[in-house]
Amino acid sequence: MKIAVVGATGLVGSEILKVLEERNFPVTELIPVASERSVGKQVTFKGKQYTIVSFEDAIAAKPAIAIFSAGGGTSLELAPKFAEAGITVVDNSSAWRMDPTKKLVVPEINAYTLTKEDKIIANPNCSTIQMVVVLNPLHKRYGIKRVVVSTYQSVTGTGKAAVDQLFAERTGDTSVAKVYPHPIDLNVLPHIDVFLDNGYTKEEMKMTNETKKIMMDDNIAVTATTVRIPTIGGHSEAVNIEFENEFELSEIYEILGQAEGVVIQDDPKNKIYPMPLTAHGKDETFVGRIRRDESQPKTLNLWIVADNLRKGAATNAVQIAEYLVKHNLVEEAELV
Ligand code: 2RA
Repeated sequence: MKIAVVGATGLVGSEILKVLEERNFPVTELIPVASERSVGKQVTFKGKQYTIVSFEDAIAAKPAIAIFSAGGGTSLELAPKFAEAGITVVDNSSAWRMDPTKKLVVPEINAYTLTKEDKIIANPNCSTIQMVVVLNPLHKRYGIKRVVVSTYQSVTGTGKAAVDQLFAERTGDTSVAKVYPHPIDLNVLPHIDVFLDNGYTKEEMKMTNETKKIMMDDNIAVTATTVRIPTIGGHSEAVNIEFENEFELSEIYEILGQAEGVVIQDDPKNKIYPMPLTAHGKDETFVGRIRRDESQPKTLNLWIVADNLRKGAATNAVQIAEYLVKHNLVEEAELV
């Protein structure tokens, strides 16, 4: 199958290429796409060199699927053009996520709702994805009333320039442009994406709104504080969950132990718990510090970690593409 990766030179784009290769996605032709200044450059995929092409050339090549990770503005402008040409777009930006005509998909939860008519499919925000893969099986069993989440997010979520800022601060290199309003090394910023009129950041409201949409339940109350920390391996989340119904801790272990894409790392005696360093480069979502909130009934505390460039972006997008192929939901004419 011909597959285009739009934004192939970015942090997420490069990770998409790695994930397609590692998961042995049936690619017959890779079409790497990027902005004008990268056209003509090369990317490596499965040991072969591919030349980056323009958006126009990518549409003309008619891939079956285009995985976009090129920012909201580019997606708003170009995803409809790809879709009109019969190409199914899996979009990693926030542009289409809350559009009621578009599906917001975490394959473990709601890929079954996809049809051949879905030509632009939204990939959720990284910090939302890793939270909902853990919340969803618990919601099904106990009913979630309210979630209080605080995040500890990797600079890789901002992009390459942020990683450069972190290492430049560490080495004292003052020539590198700053993407954050304050130093990030040896610091913590309670500020991800822009501030909104309600005092929350856009990242915080993504966690609230996207959770309801993906889990198909507007009654789940979510309040978030999203925080940037000087780490690169993944996002971490302290999550407090109040259920409608009482639970047994042993059942929680059983449910999460069977949850698709979730790995329990919870052995405090041996100092085993999820960390960005150990989640880095992995496709799964890791959960630990599983314990009852002793301050009120029917409430649980969890610590959730995932590589935000993997399950939070590239892996989730490739899993959506895999689902489309497996269920024959892309245009037959493009299959080779
Ligand atoms: C971040 N959520 O970590 C963003 C990336 N999508 O900033």
